Amino acid sequence: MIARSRLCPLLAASVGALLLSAADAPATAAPHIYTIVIDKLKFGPAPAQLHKGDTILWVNNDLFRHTATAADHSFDVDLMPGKAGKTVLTKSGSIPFFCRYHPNMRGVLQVK
Ligand SMILES: [Cu+2]
Repeated sequence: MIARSRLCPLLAASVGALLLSAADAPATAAPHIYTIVIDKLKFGPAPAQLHKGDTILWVNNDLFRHTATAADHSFDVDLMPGKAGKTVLTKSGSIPFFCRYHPNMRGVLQVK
């Protein structure tokens, strides 16, 4: 029993290693989660290589309330200061987004 319980952390570590290597695999791999940080009234850079099914985690590190709002209204995430929210990308194409409170805050997601 003792030997078996010591094996578990090893098993967990190798599963973790498998998951990590899967995250490096291209297009056909499982959906990814990407983070876009908002700070000082700016969106951080949009990740390259986005695909349908991927998730954007919007993290508001700013002192102000922001939104991440798609120009085509396919998503609209309200972000209080210090909070985060998620968008699952459900369609491909070029998706401009902005903040409803600060229309100068803009970016574009390129989804394949
Ligand atoms: Cu804003």
